[in-house]
Amino acid sequence: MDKYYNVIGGERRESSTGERFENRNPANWDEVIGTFPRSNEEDVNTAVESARSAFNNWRLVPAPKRGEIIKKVGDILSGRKEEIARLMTREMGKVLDETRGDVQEGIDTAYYAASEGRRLFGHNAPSELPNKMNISFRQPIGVAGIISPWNFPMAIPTWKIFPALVCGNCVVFKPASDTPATAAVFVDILLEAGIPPKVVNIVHGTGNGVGIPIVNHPDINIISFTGSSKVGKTIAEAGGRQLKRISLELGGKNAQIVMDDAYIDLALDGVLWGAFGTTGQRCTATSRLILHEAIYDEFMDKLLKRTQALKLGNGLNEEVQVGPLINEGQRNVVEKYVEIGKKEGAKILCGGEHETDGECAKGFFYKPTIFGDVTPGMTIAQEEIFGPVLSVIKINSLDEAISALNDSIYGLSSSIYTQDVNAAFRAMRDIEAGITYINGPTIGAECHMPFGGVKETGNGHREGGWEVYEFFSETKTVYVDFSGKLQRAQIDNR
Ligand code: UN1
Repeated sequence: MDKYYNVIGGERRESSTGERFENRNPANWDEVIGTFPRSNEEDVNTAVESARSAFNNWRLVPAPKRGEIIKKVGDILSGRKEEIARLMTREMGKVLDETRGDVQEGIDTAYYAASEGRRLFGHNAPSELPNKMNISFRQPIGVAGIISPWNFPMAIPTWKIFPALVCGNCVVFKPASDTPATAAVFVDILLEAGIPPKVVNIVHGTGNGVGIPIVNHPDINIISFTGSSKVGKTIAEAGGRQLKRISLELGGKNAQIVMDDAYIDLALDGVLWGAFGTTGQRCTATSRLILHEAIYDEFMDKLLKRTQALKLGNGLNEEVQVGPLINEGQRNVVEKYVEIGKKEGAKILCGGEHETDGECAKGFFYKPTIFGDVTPGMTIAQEEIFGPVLSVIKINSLDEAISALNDSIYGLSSSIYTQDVNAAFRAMRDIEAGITYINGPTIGAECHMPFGGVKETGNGHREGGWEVYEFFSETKTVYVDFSGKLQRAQIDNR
């Protein structure tokens, strides 16, 4: 068992509370991975002071240089990919293939961020007056508070922290308390690569103990949060009172449409991966299958057979396909929704119970579950479950499929399987979601494309791609008048 610390100004620190919390393996709850400081507002204050004191130097480091350091972070992550993936599987539960993918997403994000250090484009535009030039460029903002979830312990922190740093901001980072070990390794690597010590600070603890003080701290200018819509709204309210810049990446109720002309085996591969990959614990997970009635029986027959054959267990075992849920609380949530589904008249077609066979008895396993006879208004078709539960809705036209898909307060990811190019283009246009996949599952976003959703999935910002660099920087507009005389806009040129 390892003892981990907060890292503030490059120094390992105990929390001022003196208290610690444990990080356990959800596949085997007897295994304690490490203990971490249970921090509070005082620790946040120290971290913010550290970050603030570094800002004036860091903002003046040329962006290409900041990008070069992030490139080095990518190199170190590449060298340590397997080791970090194994640690992540132990603390988070998802299978090795996926934790390797999670680290790879961090590596890709690093190399993309390094290239953005040489772009960070502004604009120029002609002036309406002679001998005058108009330009706009991007400037650092200040201190960013980064609050990340447990389902992508490496990828999501890198999505947020790399652009924050390349744009010239300093960082106070609170990782999810379910996955603090991967985050601790990540911060060590940032410092090893050459990020100046006070520029990045990590404070471990709970949402109440650390997250809320970060959101409320007057010296934090930017908040980037991924998590539930419920928490996102409280952050928007609290941060909004101080007019902070806030990016929220929240819930999803993603659906895959399968039309009657789809390649059935391709669509099957897609829904299995989308619904049960990461044990359904992705914001982008497929939690609704909207299936055309003409192929319903054939498709469901194959889907049930393949779902029941999925191998559950400890993700360190290469044959395992589905790991545990993150903790007991999350398994209780899944259980609660399964009960609600049954009460509302949906029919359990497979799963619907804990998996307790063999080694699974030691962790929080739940059998991949499929509900049939689901109508779009049912609770299990409306609320985010964040577990291995798929609700199947039967439709008989494209219009019906799209309207079922759009019948949601969320709008993150979506997918349609069809061979009809017209149907595909209508879906691209009419589906209400930030991301739409054509003939691919709802998961699998790439780091250099904008990532985010509409409706209650967020507040309009995007992570990933070039757009996140706009979020983490401020626009400065500059007018250069080289006429040598007073020129009054809107007046002297009329
Ligand atoms: C998330 O679930 O919060 O597209 C992020 C995907 C991954 C990222 C998911 N690349 O599923």
